[in-house]
Amino acid sequence: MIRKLAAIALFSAAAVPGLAAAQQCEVNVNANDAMQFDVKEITVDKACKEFTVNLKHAGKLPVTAMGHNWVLTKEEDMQAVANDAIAAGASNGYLPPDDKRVIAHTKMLGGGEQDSVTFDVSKLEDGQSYSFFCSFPGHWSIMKGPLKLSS
Ligand SMILES: [Cu+2]
Repeated sequence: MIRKLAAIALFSAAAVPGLAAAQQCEVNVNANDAMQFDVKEITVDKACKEFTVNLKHAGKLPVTAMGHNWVLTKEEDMQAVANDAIAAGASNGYLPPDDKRVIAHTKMLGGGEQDSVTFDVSKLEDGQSYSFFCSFPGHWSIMKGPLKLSS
């Protein structure tokens, strides 16, 4: 009986290739009270239609002191968006509202909170460099990394 179930499970996975691929179309990112992401680099498979980032603030500090979010922009836009984020202020989650340079972003989180964001992979262009970062004031210089598109 167990062997039969295993065979069915194998067959199901093989018959629905999208099912197996879907599991690689997301990444879990943890942030902490030491101002760090545990993921330094993200690769997005071009075969993914959508890509999801699950951000968890694994620390204890409140959002006012050690807020973290996950923001995706073109590499060349990161610094300007990070600067404008400070001007946008805490009431906007330290992100300019409806900013076209922002490709995707989660909410600003305090310790123990989590949020996910899903974006269309078709928004990413071949040959373009992308960066992810936290837009809380002062964090982006450390909390950042490249996001790459791979085939
Ligand atoms: Cu942060």
